[in-house]
Amino acid sequence: MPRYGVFGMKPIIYLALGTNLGDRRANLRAAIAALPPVVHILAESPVYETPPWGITDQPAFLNMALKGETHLAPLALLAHLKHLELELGRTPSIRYGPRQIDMDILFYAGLTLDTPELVIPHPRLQERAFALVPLADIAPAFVHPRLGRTVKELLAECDTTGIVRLE
Ligand code: PH2
Ligand code: MG
Ligand code: MG
Repeated sequence: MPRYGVFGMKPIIYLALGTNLGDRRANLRAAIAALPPVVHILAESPVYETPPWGITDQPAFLNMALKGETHLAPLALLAHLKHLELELGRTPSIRYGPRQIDMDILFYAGLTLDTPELVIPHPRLQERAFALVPLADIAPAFVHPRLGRTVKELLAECDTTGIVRLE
C-alpha cells in the first residue's frame, strides 16, 4: 500500500452504484449525499437504466459511476460502504438479486488487491456493461491495472444492448 502523508494526498477511487428496488432515483441521490466527507466526490456519471445481469427475472436497475478520493484504506472503505448500504435501507438478498442500493469499489488508485473479502479491481468489471458504460463517461482512459486495457477498450468488447442513458 502506498502511504499518504499529512499533506492531504488521497487515493482516487471509482465506485459503481446500482439500485432496482423502491424509488431508484432517490436511492442514488441518498447514496451520493451519504458518501462525503469520508469519500469526497470528484465526478458523477450520468444515470443509466440497465437490464438486470446475472438474475434476469428482476426489475431493471439504475446504474451510475462516481470518481472520488478517500483517506480510507481499501478494506476500511469496503466496510464503510457496507455500513452505508444498510443505513440507506438495504436488506439482505440473494447473490445478484434485487437491492435498494449497491455500492461497489471498481478501482482504488492503480492498486490490485486479492483478499477473501475484497478483490480490486472489481473482478467482474470487464463482463459488466452496466458498470463500464457509466465508468467510461468519467474515466475512459483509465487503465485497468490487471488487464492493461483502458475502460473504453473494455467497454468496446461488451454487449450494451438495452442500456439507456436517462436525463
Ligand atoms: N448488480 C448486480 C447483479 N445484476 N444488473 C444490473 N443491470 N445492474 C446492477 O447493478 C447489477 C445487476 C449485483 O450487484
Ligand atoms: Mg454489485
Ligand atoms: Mg456490492
